[in-house]
Amino acid sequence: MCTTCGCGHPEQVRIGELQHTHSHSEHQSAVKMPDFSQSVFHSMKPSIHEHAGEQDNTQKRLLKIEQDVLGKNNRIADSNRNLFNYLNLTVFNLVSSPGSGKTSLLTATLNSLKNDRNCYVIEGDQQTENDADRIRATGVPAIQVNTGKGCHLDAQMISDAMMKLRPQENGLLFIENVGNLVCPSEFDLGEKAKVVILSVTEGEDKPLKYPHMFAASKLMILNKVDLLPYLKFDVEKCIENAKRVNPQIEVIQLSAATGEGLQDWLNWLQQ
Ligand SMILES: Nc1nc2c(ncn2[C@@H]2O[C@H](COP(=O)(O)OP(=O)(O)OP(=O)(O)O)[C@@H](O)[C@H]2O)c(=O)[nH]1
Ligand SMILES: [Mg+2]
Repeated sequence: MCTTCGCGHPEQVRIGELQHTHSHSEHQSAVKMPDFSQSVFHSMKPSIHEHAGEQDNTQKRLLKIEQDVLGKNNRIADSNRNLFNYLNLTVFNLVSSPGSGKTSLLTATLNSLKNDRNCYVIEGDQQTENDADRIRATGVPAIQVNTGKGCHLDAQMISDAMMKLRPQENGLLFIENVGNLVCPSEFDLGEKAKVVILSVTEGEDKPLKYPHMFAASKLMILNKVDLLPYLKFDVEKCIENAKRVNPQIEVIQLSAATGEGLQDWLNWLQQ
């Protein structure tokens, strides 16, 4: 369970195969409405004092669970890191809100790099193999992790996906996290760096509204710059906002659609 937002149940996580085969159940609706009929709130009418005491205990319990969850994740992330080092695998964790262009950036990147380096991708989404299919179309191996109700990838999911991916030494591994600017910032996967992708359609205030993600990232890619002529988006202000929460953050302006700025990103990866 993610204690940041309370989402996710490990039993719903599905790690796919290297090749996608459509199962019958995948085509059926997997989303079920929760049953609120048993909700404890129906029967609870505490006094204000009782309520305050309960809230205190609940806060303490939540803090304890969060420490346990993140502690366990960090231990598995360390073991992932050891494996990545052993394989001399360079790993980047791509994070962003839904639709900012992670998969588009990855396909453009892989088409440029795949002939020179062994590249691999682990894709994270709540449902569907769509993104892994888009990656495989470039000829690069990809494993899809479906997190069900979960809003982020965790280190155990990456460890499980690695068992199926079995990458060769000296390669590059890209992890595309679930589209979400909140929870993925807290979960170390063992990566070398987090790269946050922000598209110009999202507004220049996002680094201030979601500071943890921008603080945890080494690089911010400002994507979809081809759309700037049609939008009211202040690039300088956005970069200033990102540097307010993380003075060290590097910035690359890019369009995954036109290829503008792609070379800057490839140079950054090379470094
Ligand atoms: N104009 C423009 N559109 C882009 C660019 N990059 C991505 N898109 C479009 O943005 C939409 C979302 O792109 P994706 O690459 O699927 O975004 P994503 O971050 O992988 O999305 P999720 O995995 O669902 O979170 C698609 O319609 C892309 O064609 C860009 O640089 N310019
Ligand atoms: Mg995607």
